[in-house]
Amino acid sequence: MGATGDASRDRVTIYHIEGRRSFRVIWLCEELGISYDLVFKPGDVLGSMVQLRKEYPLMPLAPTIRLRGEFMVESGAILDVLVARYGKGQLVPPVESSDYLKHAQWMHFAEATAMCRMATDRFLALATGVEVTAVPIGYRLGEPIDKPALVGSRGIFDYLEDYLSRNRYFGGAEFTAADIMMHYAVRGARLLVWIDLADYPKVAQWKLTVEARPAFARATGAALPGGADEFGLPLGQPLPFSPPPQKPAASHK
Ligand SMILES: N[C@@H](CCC(=O)N[C@@H](CS)C(=O)NCC(=O)O)C(=O)O
Repeated sequence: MGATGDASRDRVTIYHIEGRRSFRVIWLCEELGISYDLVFKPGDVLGSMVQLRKEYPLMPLAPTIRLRGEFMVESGAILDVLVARYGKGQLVPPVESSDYLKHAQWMHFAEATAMCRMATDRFLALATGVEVTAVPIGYRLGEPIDKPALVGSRGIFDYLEDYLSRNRYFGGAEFTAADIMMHYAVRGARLLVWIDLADYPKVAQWKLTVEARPAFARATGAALPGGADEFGLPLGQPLPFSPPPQKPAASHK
C-alpha cells in the first residue's frame, strides 16, 4: 500500500505539552519530513494544558492533532495514520514480514501495557503513601511460573531486556514508529517507577542508539526549546512525581 497523502501540502497541527507524549508525534514528523505547527506555551506546562482544553475540550490529551480540519487523539493511532498516509513505506516493516508482527506488538504494548502498568504502580504508591519501589513487584522473568503474580513494571523491563538481546529495534531489524512509541515509556520509567537502566544494559544501549538519530535531536530542539532534564522533562518545571533518590557515589579504596 503506497502513501496517499501529500506531505508537502498537508500540515499537522500538534497540540503539545513539553515533556509529554506529544514528543512522539514531533519526532515522527521530523523522521518523515512532515510539516507541522506546534501549539504550546514554552516553559509553561500548566498553561499548555489549559490552552489544549480550550482547543479541544472533549478530550484534552497530549498529543492531540488537527489534520485537514479533524481532531484526533491517541499517540499510537496518530503515528499509524501519519506513517500510512505520508511514510511512503518508511518506519514500518513490510506487512508480510515477521518484523511486522514485532512492530505491531510494540506499537500497542507501549501504551496498553508498559505505560498502563507503570502508571498503575505509581498510582498504587501514591494511594498507599509508600515509595513506588515498595508496591508489589509482580511477575518477573526467571521466577517459578506457578507462582501467581500479575505483571508489574520490572517484569515489563525484564521482557524488554530479553527482547532487545535478540533484536536491534522494537521494529525488528530496522528502526520503526514502534521505537518512537517505546522510547517515551522507557525514558519515563526512571521518574515514574524508578527503573534504573543500569540494571537493563540492552535497553540502555537501544535508548542511546535511537537518541543518536538526527531527527531525535531536531525534535528535542522543537519540543523542549528551554532544554531537557535527565527525565526528558522541561528544565526548571516542577516534576510531576518525586524523583528517585540519588545513588551514593561509589567509594574508591
Ligand atoms: N494513551 C494516550 C495517553 C495520552 C495522555 O495521557 N497524555 C497525557 C500527557 S503525557 C495527558 O494529556 N495528561 C492529561 C490528563 O491526563 O488529563 C496517548 O498515547 O496519546
